Amino acid sequence: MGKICVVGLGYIGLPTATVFAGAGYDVVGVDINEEVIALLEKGQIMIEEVGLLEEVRKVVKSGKLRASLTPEEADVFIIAVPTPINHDQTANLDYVVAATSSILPYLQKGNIVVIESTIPPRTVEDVVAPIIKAFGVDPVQDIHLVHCPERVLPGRILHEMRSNPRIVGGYTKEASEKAADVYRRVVTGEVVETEATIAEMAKLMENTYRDVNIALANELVKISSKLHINAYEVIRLANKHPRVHLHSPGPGVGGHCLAVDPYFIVEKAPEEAKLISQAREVNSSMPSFVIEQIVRLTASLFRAKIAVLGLTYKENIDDVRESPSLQVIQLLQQYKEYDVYPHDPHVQQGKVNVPLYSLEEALTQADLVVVLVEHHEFEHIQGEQLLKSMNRPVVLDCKNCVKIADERIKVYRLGDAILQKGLD
Ligand code: SAJ
Repeated sequence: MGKICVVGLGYIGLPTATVFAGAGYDVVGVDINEEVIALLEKGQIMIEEVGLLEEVRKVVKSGKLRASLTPEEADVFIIAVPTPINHDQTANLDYVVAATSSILPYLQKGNIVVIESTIPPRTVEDVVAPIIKAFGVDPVQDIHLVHCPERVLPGRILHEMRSNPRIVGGYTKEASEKAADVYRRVVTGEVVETEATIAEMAKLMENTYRDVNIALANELVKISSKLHINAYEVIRLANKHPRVHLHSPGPGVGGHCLAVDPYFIVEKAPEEAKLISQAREVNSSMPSFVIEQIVRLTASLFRAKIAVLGLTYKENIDDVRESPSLQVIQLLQQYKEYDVYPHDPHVQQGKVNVPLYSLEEALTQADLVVVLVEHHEFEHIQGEQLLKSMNRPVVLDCKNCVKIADERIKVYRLGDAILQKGLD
C-alpha cells in the first residue's frame, strides 16, 4: 500500500499516523520530542483522546506504526506540526519551515507532500514551495505538494478523522488528484479537490465562522447584563427560528484553533478583516467579564476562598492551550484578597503552572464555586456536597451546566438575569 512519513506526533499527527497505519500503510511517525518517541515505541502516548491509546497499541504491536526522531524515505510525507501565534498575533511558521526542511533530503520523484498544519493563506505558495525549490526539487515537476487541513474535534478525533469531508488543495491540479486518492483510502466522507490557497482560506474561515458566532453570543450576554435580560432564554427562543443558531456564551474562547486561526486572516488583510478582528476582541474580553461577576458575588467578603472548576479550554479533554480558565485564574491571583483553588479532574499537575487541588480541597470552606468548563464530572456535583463543604453555598456557572436545584444553594449563571439584577 505504500509508506507514509508523518512529521509531528501531536493531537493531529499521532491520530493521523494511527489511522493510516490501521488502514494498512507502513507508517513512520517522526517527532523531535524524545519522550514522545520513547513512549510510542512502547505503545504509549502522552495525549488524552477517546480510543487513541487502544488503536496506537494495536498498530505499534503489528509493526505498522514505528517511531523515529528523524524522517525517512517514503511515498507520502504528512506534516502536522503546530503553528503557534507570535506576540504580534502573526503566525509563527518556524515549525512548518523546520519540518519541511527536515524532509528535503529524503524527497524522491513522485512523492506526495501534504501540509496538514493550519497556515495563513498563500503559505504553500509563498513559503513552502520556495523552500522545496531552493533545495533543487521542483514542486511542480518532481513532487505533488498539497495543503490538506484537518477538521477534527478533540474528543472525537478518530471518528471525525475517518468520517469528515476533507479538502485537498493542490499546488498543481495533479497534486490534488494524487493526494486526494491517498485520503480516500481512509476517509469515508467526501474528499474535495481544490487549489492550495482556497484550502488554506476555507480552513481558516471554518473556525472564524465559529469564533464570530460565539462572539455574538458573548456580546449578547454583555448586552443582556446591561438591560437585565436573561440571555439564555433569548438564545433558546431565537433558536426556535428554523434558520437561526445562536451559539453558547461562556468564559471565553480557547484552544489552538478558534482563538488563533482568525488572526491568520487578519494578518494578511488587516484593513478588510474588521469583523473578524472585533469578534476576537469580544471573546478575549470574557475572562475579565467573569472576574467582574466574581467581584460582585464576593463584594461583602474579606479574603474569599474561590474554587475554580475546570482548567481546560473545553469539556472532557486534557488540553489547556489558550484556555480562558487560565486567564481567569491569573486575573484572580492579581487580586491579592482571593484564595484561589483550581481543580480539574482531566489535568495533571505537570501540565499547568498553577497549583491544582482535589475537588474536596477546593470546595472545603469555599465562599464561591466558579464553574468554567462543562466537564461531565461537574454535572454530577451534588447539592449536599456543596452544603457540607462550603463556607457559603454560592455557584457561578459560566457554562450553564450545573444541575443543582436546591433552594439552599445559590446558582448564578453568566448571562442570567438574577446575576445582573443585584445580589442579596
Ligand atoms: N465555545 C463557546 N461557545 C460555543 C462553542 C464553543 O464558548 O457555542 C468555546 C469552547 O468552550 C472552546 C472554544 O469555543 O473554548 C473552541 O471550542 P470548539 O469546540 O468550538 O472548537 P475546537 O477548537 O475544539 O475545534 C475547532 C473545530 N472547528 C469547528 O467546529 C469549526 C474543529 O472542527 C477543528 O478541527 C479545530 O477547531 C481545528 O483544529 O481547527
